[in-house]
Amino acid sequence: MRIDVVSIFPEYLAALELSLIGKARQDGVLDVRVHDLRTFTTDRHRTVDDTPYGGGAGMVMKPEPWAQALDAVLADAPSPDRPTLVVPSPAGAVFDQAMAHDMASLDHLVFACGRYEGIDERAIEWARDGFDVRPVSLGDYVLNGGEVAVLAMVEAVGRLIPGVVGNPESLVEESHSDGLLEYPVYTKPSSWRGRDVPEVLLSGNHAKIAQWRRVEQFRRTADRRPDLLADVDATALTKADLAA
Ligand code: 6GU
Repeated sequence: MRIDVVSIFPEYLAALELSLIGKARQDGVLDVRVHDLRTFTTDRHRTVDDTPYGGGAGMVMKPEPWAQALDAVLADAPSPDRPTLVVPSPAGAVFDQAMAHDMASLDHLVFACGRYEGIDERAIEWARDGFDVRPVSLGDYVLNGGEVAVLAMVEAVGRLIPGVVGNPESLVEESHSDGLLEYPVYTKPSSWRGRDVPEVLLSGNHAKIAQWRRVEQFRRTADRRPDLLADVDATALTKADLAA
């Protein structure tokens, strides 16, 4: 998978050289390229922003550097297919695990990190000619720019690409994989500071353990994220769960 990120703070994306994503890049599984938006300016001050028409606080990113940067990305695209352009914004659709899976199926993702009050809307409209444009938000709060959101999204998407997470089994039983939160986990010692690991987990009875974990998933989800339960298939709750 090819990922291009355009930002005025390319150093922010250095974290993508670490851990599993960094390893996947070294292994050639992920081809991540970070571009400095300012290299696509032409004035002496390398200006990327200006005051908003209509007034108001803050600055708006000028459209032309974005068009230059995105044209350069298109010119160097790995295939003639339209890449997906993710525009991180608190005004976007909320990113979730389903969206991560959807993005993981794509060959070429491009992230346009806005700063200040955002990017001139005409640049976003213009980009629709060459890209499948998707404004995406991490949630209902405001960040200063798209870089931190891109770190989160590239990690969430990248770990779904075969070969990025060493043991693919790790992806099967985790929070949100079945619409529920993950069950609690424990390791040695079995008794620690007066607290014991739930006995069923020491029983060796795999059917009972699976049932206990399922119940804990529902308990935890009902407690912390009751909103998720509305979307969970009722058949996910088995008779065995209810009896527990
Ligand atoms: Cl994707 N960008 C910014 N700037 N703020 C956000 C966000 C994204 N998601 C939540 N807040």
